[in-house]
Amino acid sequence: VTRLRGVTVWFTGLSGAGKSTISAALEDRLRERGLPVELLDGDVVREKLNKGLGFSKEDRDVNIRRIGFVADLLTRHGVIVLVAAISPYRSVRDEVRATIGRFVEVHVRASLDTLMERDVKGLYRKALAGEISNFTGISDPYEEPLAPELIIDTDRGQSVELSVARVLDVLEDTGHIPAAAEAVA
Ligand code: ADX
Repeated sequence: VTRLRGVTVWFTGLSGAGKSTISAALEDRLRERGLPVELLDGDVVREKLNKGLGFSKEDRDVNIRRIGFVADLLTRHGVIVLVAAISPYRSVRDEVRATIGRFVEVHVRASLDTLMERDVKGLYRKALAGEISNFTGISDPYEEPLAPELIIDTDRGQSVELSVARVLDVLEDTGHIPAAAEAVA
């Protein structure tokens, strides 16, 4: 059995695109395979490690650097780290990628029309009404990754399980996790 080396799977994309849903389902699949996994979700991290941070560029960069720091520590100890955070700025994403090294970037993508229609948290409505300022995609920038390992479009009715399967394929193909058959054997 080869020693687990760990990897960070970094989900970036607009609020409501499906980062949390896909990463949580992926967490379940990986755990079922007996692999060590941790999920760092922006909404959760902002209640714990990063309580008090806001949504200015400075605060978002601090948020991402701290998440990246923890992800790096865990990755070095063989954990599969799943990060789900908007992480709108390319430069700080590339910075954490360079630090961590074993890094798979997944752009979870949906059109603004779809996101405004879904609006699960009601935040797009508030942002459009001017009740929330600096809202990513509406009144704040989102810089798309230029060369993500994977793009998942979630506005075409693709199931969560299919999205998860696509991430698992990439992780297997790049040798970050053993192929499913091997894991079962
Ligand atoms: S990040 O930009 O710093 O990566 P993060 O993923 O941690 O963001 O947090 C985003 C979540 O915070 C959103 O899903 C949403 O629920 C909430 N939120 C509150 N205000 C904003 C805002 N101005 N822009 C984006 N998300 C916001």
